[in-house]
Amino acid sequence: MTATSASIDAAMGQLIAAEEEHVAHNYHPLPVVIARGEGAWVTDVEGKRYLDLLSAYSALNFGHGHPAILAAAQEQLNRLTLTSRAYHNDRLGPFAAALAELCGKDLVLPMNTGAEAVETGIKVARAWGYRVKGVAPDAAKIVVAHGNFHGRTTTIVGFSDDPQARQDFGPFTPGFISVPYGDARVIDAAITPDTVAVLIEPIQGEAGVVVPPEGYLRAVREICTRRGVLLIADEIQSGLGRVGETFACDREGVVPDVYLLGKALGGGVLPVSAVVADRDVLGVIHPGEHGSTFGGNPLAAAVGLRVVEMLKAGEFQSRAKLLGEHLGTKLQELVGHGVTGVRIVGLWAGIDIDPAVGTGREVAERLIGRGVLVKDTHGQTIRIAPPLVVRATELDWAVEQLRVVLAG
Ligand code: IF1
Repeated sequence: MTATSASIDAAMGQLIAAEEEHVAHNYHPLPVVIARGEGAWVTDVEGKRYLDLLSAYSALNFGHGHPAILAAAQEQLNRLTLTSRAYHNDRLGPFAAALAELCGKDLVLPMNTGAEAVETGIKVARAWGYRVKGVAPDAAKIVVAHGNFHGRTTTIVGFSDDPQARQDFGPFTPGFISVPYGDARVIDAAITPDTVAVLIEPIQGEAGVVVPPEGYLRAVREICTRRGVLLIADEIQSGLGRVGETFACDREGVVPDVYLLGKALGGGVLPVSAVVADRDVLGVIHPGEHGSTFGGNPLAAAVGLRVVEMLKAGEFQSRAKLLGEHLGTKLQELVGHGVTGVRIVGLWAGIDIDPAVGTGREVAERLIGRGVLVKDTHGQTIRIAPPLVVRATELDWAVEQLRVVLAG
């Protein structure tokens, strides 16, 4: 090791030590210290480059530092970043109009994180239940799915079935019924006169990219319409081009009553989330009943508007679909060679690692040495979600690195 590389190693060690010393240990990060990002690639403090196949859990659909997004952010940074919604600002209206149009809805309630959008969706559904459907006060129920991941607030983890997400965080919010994912009949059976909504991920992300049977979303849509309950689609991870469509619901031609959006809506620059629905739903919320200091801020709106403009033409969606088909073919070749299963929709894949090779975490750690960043989830699965700007040749190279790691 040269003196330079020794000093760089020392710097990297100090940076990790500083996180260890001063940051709460609510994550177990992979041993890499990222300093720069461009497109589908990141560079660590030692100058090593990695293909980013996580995209910050699909918040970087447009890659690191997309010029059009940075331009919108930089222009707005120099003008106005925050007013609160105590006043109007000149960016929120155009952003909301464009996002509502993209969703085919009337209204947008802007928030910041995905969990805030989910919490807002829950409040809106409950208020709709009491004020429109006529459910008795405080009796509203919401049907959710086993294996769900909707965020980390105490209400949300209260209806999670992941012990690690719930342990020692109670007591939890009542009013949620959890049923198996993928079978619409159990949703029909779970709905009562007090049910105000069904909240589901069109494709379950944290569960390992779990794609429901074809027709599930259409069946749930029909049930919600027939039973008079709102269908709330959490598209925070699955939406905005990831699965080769604008929304994962588009794959079945389903339009939910409420879209929950986040992650990539902020262009990989800042947190931007939103609840999008028609006036007969979102119109139940009156001034002073809900809010957020940063929700709908001019910087978020300027970036969000640019993201919506970039999605309107559909090239990111078609890119994800075409590249996903290419990637899926390559990944299927690994089944039986260290991989036991592959699930892929658009540029979003869950790959189940053969325990004989190791755990998902171990494979992720080995891939670091080969310049590829992935994230494991639930033991044996690694998740692949590259920026939608990734090239086919880069995906081929990444699969080759995985093949070598699997071969030991
Ligand atoms: C973590 C998981 C992914 C989401 C869906 C709402 C939210 C998320 C479908 C909340 C957030 C993130 C959170 C992050 C890791 C990541 C994650 F592993 F936790 F489950 F992507 F699968 N709905 N998912 O996926 O959005 O409040 O985070 O903005 O908590 O470790 P957020």
